[in-house]
Amino acid sequence: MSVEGVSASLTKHLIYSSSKNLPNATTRDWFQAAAHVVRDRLVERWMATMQRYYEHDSKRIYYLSLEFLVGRTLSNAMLNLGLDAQLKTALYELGQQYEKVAEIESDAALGNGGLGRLAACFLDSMATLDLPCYGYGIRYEYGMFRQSIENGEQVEHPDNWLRYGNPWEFPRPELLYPVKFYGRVVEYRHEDGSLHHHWVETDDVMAMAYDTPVPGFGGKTVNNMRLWSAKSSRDFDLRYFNQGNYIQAVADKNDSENLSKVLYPDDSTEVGRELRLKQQYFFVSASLQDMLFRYKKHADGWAMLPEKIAVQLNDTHPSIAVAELMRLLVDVHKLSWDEAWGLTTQIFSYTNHTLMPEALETWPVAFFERLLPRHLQIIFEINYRFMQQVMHQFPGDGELLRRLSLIDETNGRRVRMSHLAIVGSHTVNGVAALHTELMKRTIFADFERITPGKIVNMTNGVTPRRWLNQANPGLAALIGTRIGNGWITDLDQLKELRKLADEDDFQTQFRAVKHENKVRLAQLIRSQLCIEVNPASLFDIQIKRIHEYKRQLLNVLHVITLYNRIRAGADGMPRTVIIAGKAAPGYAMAKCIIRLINDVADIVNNDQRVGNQLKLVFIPNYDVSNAERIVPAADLSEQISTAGTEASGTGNMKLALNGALTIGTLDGANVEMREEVGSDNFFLFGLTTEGVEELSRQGYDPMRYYHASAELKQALDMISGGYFCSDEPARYQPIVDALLHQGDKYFLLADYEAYVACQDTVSALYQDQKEWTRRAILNVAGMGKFSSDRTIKEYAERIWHVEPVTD
Ligand code: 26W
Repeated sequence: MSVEGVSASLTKHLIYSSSKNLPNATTRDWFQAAAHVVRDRLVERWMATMQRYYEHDSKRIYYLSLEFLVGRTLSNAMLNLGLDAQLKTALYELGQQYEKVAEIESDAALGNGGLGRLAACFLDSMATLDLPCYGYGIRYEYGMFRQSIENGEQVEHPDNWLRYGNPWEFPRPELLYPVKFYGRVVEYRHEDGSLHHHWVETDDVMAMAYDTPVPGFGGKTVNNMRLWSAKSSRDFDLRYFNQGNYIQAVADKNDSENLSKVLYPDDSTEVGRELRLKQQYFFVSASLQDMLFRYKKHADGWAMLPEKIAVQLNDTHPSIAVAELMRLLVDVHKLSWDEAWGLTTQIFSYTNHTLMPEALETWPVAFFERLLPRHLQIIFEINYRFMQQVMHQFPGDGELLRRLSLIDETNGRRVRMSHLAIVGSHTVNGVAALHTELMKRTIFADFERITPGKIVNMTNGVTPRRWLNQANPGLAALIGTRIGNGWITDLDQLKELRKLADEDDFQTQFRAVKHENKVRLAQLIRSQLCIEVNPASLFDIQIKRIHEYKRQLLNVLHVITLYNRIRAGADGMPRTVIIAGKAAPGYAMAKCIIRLINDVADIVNNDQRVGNQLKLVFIPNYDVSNAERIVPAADLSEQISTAGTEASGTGNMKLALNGALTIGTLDGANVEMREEVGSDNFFLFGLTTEGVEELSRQGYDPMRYYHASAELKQALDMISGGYFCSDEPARYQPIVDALLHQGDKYFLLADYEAYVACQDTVSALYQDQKEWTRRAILNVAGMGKFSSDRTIKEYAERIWHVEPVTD
């Protein structure tokens, strides 16, 4: 593709896709044109890839996820296809600045946080590795809410991301599957005596497919992400309606189409609303019908199903798939239970992403019975047989049965979706070594006992295409001049940077790139928030969902401590503390934390005595595109969750890959990151998982720490005394209560002193720019393991048993 070719293509699309001419084209029109130019190149390879898979009749991986947090596509697709130079030049010659054009694109924010972004990184890696994979999910009309800050508080706004159309999706109105809800089950006996089930008088919704191409790096393989949208099935009934019912019937259409309207913005707490289970079943049922249809194009019987299909369940959200596949095989395709179960348990595998008990999904039996009556019967049957098996394996242990049952009987009967996912899967995985060990030792210990070896570890990773090559072009180019560009698809090559860590020239250039990235972020902060930050200060960054276990409050306590020291006349290393993240709309404490951050920022940033020494900035609306701006500018990465609570973390990997040093606990993937970069190049502090357990056993008393540390006491007293909210002094009483009087569930006070001391060593080291830079380079060099390519290769080999398809 030459510049001239791209240029001609751009003007053609401006006219024929947007009906605009050069003089009256807006930036958005140019974006549409650019997207169409890139899309044309994608489509050819996409169709060729699908053809290849069909001809090979290869085993397919189906990644079932309620979330795909993709972000923008133009830059990513352009870079993966190798069109960047041509497109940028062509736009420039047509009087357009590429960066402005690219910024117009809305994020596809079809996810909450880590789990959703991991799914997007995985799609990128699977395409890059030429693996025949399909992402299946929901085409939410409204993605993750947009966050604004008003009077310091989070305000949620709907994310109408499709308002200007989505150039990357291809609607498939002909690809439509019915999905049933409610109704009742009729049993009948066949003349041969066998028992059959009919699910009747159901309320049906249609699932319509929208396909989005997913290009791998180099552009050979372009995979498919298929998202389902709910369409009314009532169109078909309309002709039977008289005039009066017609209006009502059309109004009712909305009701079923509401199913795919909006993403649930809850991360880490289970909400248990009917619509949520409906969404889960809706996309699972459509996806399974689609898979079986594709399988049937080649196969006669069902025996080969596990050789052709691997289904990964992204957390328990799609775990109803286990019961649905059983229903399809037994009720619709008339297989025996044993045959169907044998196939089902060879097809599914399940990833757990959290140990937090409040995030583990359970559904009331009564409510399941109403919405999915046949599935409840199937779950009972699965459970009955499972209980029999456990009973034979461990006779006389009623407690074990009670704990393992798919039905929790403790307070009202509830279906445990994680147990359904485990029993229906051949393999279960955690997302970091520590997390997997804790799964085996705590929440799933009984499963580890009855089926040892079923739970394995697959440490998370991130895609180097988006998180280094695309987000940090300066660093990517610098690395390229020294070790070439092989790292883009083989991240282990970054270890070649180790030998450059002490080199003056390389250090100087590395620092210059970081400085430029900080200047860019400072500009963004100035233009969005009217706060001046000094790019020479230490950029100390915590970006993630707001949650008590992630301990943004511990960070705030440190900021207040620094503030107090400055007021007392100390002068330390200038710092800019940047926090960003969204709170679940129903999570009052998380929202309160956001407000405290903003209130503290207001006092600190406007105190004359502080000047340039300390700034606190809350960047609103943290999303993938903001992350791409913030991550490359970080000096210090805050990964300070209570040991044993963060399953893995993936932001930690993105930040270190971009040359930030980590201050962190021995939690999640931090443990493995520290091993890879070397313990000297990682700021470790705080209790270990065992330390936390030990302290709990002894009886943890946060008050002891409050009285033992003058600085901690001062900071907490300021919060409770209304220092940061004199207009409403009691505003932060809930926070102080949680920490001092309700047991400080996440051990902030226990870790405070170690954290502050560790931050002091951070400040001291930052004075020595040479040593800091050396360690930053060693961090980049040590990140090879954390490419999602490595993670996906492990899944492909150990769980899916699939091979690349290239010709
Ligand atoms: C049902 C409500 C709900 C929604 C989402 C419960 C739990 C979740 C997710 C499991 C939350 C999540 O995103 N977990 C994160 O997954 C990442 C990818 O594996 C990990 O890196 C993070 O540590 C983990 O918090």
